[in-house]
Amino acid sequence: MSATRIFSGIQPTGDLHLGNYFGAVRNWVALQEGAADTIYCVVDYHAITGGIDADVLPERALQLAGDLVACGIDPERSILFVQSHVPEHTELAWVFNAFAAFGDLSRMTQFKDKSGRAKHVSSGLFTYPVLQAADILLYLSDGVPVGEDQSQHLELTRSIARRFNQVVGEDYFPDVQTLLTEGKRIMSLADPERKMSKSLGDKHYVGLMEPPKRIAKKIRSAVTDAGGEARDELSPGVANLVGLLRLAGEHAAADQYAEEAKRGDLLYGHLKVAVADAVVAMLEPFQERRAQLSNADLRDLLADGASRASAIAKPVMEDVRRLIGVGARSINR
Ligand code: AQP
Repeated sequence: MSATRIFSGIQPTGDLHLGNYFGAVRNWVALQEGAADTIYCVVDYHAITGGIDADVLPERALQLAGDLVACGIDPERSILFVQSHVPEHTELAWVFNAFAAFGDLSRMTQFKDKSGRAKHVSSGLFTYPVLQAADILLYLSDGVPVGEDQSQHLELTRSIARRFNQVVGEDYFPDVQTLLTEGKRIMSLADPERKMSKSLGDKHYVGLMEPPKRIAKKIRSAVTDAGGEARDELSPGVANLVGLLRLAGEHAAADQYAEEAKRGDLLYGHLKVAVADAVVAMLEPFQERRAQLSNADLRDLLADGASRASAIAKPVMEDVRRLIGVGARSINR
């Protein structure tokens, strides 16, 4: 069944990169063409689970919103807003803490991965997927376009919704579908066994707004294999580069390079130049559009987005309070 309302979010923790774009944002843009409502959110309350930086967070949120518009998110067709501007997100997350199973949260691989790397492991990092469930269900959304790394979190969203419905005895929240794409898991350039991720460091990702020369340099430095030997399967680094070439629209060249790599007679330098050229060409219109956007315009469109999001969120939160017996209306009944 196709979704009727799409929701997805992204953290303002740094540069928007090719993993975010091919895994999620490109699909966000495509879904605007369909019949479903589309709601996209810069999730700043998620970002603080990895550390607080009050001086840079508002700037990053604004910058990310601008990058999303530059990539094709249309703030008229979609609702684009910042999570903390609609306080019902955190209120519903607290409610969902009563419905999420501790055992389920303990199994989240993203928590295990990120907590292993963090100096201070906040409990917010642990309950992150509960806030994510609240983000989605606050809009009664039933379709969530994300990268594969989020599939486990969406399974938890489904469990929370089902448990809520069962406890309150009403089919209130929908079952959400995970909407994945061909680019559901883009790997790091410097360590192709791991997903492309900005927290791994600068050399691991390509930012969408990076200057072309820097993009070409990063791709030139991508880890491959020694080459020169026939193989049945491409090594992870080469498969990632071929995949990027295909996603950037060069299907025939990607097939050809894959064949040559399997035969063992591909010079990886040629593949890297082709990938860099295709990625730079794909990003050029985004970078041009980004340069036209002013912060004043972005602030206005985010304010409008927050008020449209609130109009959906407030009545849902009112229903939730009533269904679980909290809030002034419940006591005054
Ligand atoms: N490598 C990836 N391949 C495919 N999809 C990806 N996404 C992230 N990395 C990849 C998808 O992008 C959307 C936004 O995710 P996010 O806000 O959680 O971003 P992120 O995971 O924080 O991105 P990073 O770079 O991996 O951040 P850090 O390093 O801070 O963890 C999601 O739909 C996600 O699946």
